[in-house]
Amino acid sequence: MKNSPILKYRDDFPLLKTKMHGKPLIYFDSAATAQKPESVIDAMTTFYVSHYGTVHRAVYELSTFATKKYEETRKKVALLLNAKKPEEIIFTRGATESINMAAFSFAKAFIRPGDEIIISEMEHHSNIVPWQMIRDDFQAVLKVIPMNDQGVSQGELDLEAFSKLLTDKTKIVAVTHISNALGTVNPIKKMIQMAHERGAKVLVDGAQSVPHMKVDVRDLDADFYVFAGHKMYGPTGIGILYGKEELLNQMPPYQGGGDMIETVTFEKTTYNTLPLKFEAGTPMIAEVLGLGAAVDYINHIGLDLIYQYEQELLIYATEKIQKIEGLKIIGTAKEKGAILTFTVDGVHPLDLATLLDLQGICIRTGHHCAQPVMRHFGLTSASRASLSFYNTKDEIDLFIEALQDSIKKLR
Ligand code: ALA
Repeated sequence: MKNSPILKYRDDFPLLKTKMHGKPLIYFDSAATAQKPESVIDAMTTFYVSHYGTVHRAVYELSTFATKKYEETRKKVALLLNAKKPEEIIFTRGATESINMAAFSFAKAFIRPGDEIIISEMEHHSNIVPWQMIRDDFQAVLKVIPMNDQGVSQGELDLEAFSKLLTDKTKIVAVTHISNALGTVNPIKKMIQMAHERGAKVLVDGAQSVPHMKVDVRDLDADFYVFAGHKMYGPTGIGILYGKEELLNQMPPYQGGGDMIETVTFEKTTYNTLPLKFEAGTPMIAEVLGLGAAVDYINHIGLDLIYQYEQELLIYATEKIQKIEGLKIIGTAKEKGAILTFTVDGVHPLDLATLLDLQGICIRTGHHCAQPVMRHFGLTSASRASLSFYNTKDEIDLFIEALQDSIKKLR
């Protein structure tokens, strides 16, 4: 692993070459947001410096250039996901907006009083709260798939319970592909099959999966799949909603404004076709171009190599961290992404993260925007180290050393 060909790509990230508190920066918070390679930064800078103009609205050179690049990115994202058509890719301002858009628009088209929605106990708040709003606005019923408590595979979804929750009234299941708090990789393909057998649609939150593994929406048969640019080495402020064409066509627009219309009179407005029906207003043009560069960048490295290397890092870090006395890993699913959440007896996560920060090490603490997950484990807060292909075994060694030192100081 020390000689993995992937290590050369670390040099592409300017921030990873800097120091924090006089120490080399060790960035272990990629599940929150990933660092940016030069190619993404350059794509956005070059656009602002040399090509800046609006999209879809004008015939001058700057605008036609921006429109071409914007629509090229849509094609790149469609190819990345193996979507049937670029029109199935909607640009939003983040994964959260993608979920809200899909939820509200789907509900208007398909949810009636008494219908059922299923989410899971391991969801991020952004895949809980919008569905609670739908429940309240549309008099629907919200059900929750529980997690199991088994020691060896703690933090996996209980599929038997899921099959019992599914009924003929279930309209949609919204579930994460990889848990941001536990790292659990859910058996999404199987869950989608189970939901489809009962006539329910499925929305998958892919914020933690798309940057780290190959995702094929057609093989999964996902109805909706959402993720964010900033976790996949792209800019903030750009998200993606993939939806099956036949579903998106039946759903009303989420917001009204420019570009999403065909004709407007004071009496009546007719809407544009996909994908612009869901892209009201001047969009995030530079962010879309940055996302395009991020997709190119990931493709250049290869998601198979990324997945394999990150799994090696996870195994290495897990072996080391679990030897620390009083440390407990939260989430021990058989299949995990490179996320290590943990608690240490007698040590508050906030104190630990503060001491680690002084060593130049960035980890996340708190409830990880997943309070029900914390509650399940009887916690209000935990520490989380989340890894990416730009991390190294040497960084893990330094982290473990700093962790042991900090724990000694805090006990
Ligand atoms: N979902 C992000 C995280 O897990 C914010 O940190």
